[in-house]
Amino acid sequence: MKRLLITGANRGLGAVCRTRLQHMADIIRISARKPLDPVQPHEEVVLGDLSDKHAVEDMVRGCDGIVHMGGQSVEAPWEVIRASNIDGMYNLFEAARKHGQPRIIFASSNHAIGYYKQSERIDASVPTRPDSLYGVSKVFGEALARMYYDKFGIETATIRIGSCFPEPQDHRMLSTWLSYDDFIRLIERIFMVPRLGCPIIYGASANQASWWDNQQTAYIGWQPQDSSEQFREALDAQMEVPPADDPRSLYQGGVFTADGIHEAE
Ligand code: 15L
Repeated sequence: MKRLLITGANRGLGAVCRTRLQHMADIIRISARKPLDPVQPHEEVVLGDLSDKHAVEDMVRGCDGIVHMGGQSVEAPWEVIRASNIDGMYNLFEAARKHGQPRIIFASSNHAIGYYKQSERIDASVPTRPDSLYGVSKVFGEALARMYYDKFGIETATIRIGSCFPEPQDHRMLSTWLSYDDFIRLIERIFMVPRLGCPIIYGASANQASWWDNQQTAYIGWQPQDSSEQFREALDAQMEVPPADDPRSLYQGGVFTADGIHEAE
């Protein structure tokens, strides 16, 4: 690619993408709300808020690919969710429609299906069961991606990311953990595959205790190589497994299912 846009590049997975996707394009355009640290020679920065449609057009114009990691990444008051994940998604897809229809990776979340039980094994064809307003906003993003594909042919890979951290932080994450290496390998495959379509992929490593089936997207050629098992012993020593009727042990979305509505102050 000539120019790849990474949104939300100053924190979390956006920052991981910024450091680990340098090889994917001649120019890496990074966008964020707040100023970023010194820029590398092949990087360009576009500052702006996802809820500002003109700023989003400036981010997207001239890009051949987009890795959309920006937006609200946990539960929050509706006003916050709506600005980043509803208005922001619409602005991003509208900008993509008007400016070259680049291939998009959308960071969705397991919280789009968080109310499935941990005893269930699901694939991407099951109905969504969001566990939070945040999860609902991810379902909206997935629907938007699908509509822009069906209507305009814009290809988006939706990744329902499990828990992408250096290591699992609790027993639930032994199932949901996605290593940074597997995450980056998935992004590489998504941009490499000649015809992408509009798949939904569960973002989890090759964990023994997995709940998610990615057979429908085998054509992407992503084979996760890491497993959370290496962390099990240390986790067992550090903390107790929550009781079977605790939301952390019951639902795929864990504690998000037990949270109420965060009202704005
Ligand atoms: C997410 O969607 C969040 O962005 C992340 O912070 C974790 O909470 C993750 O899900 C998870 O479910 O572990």
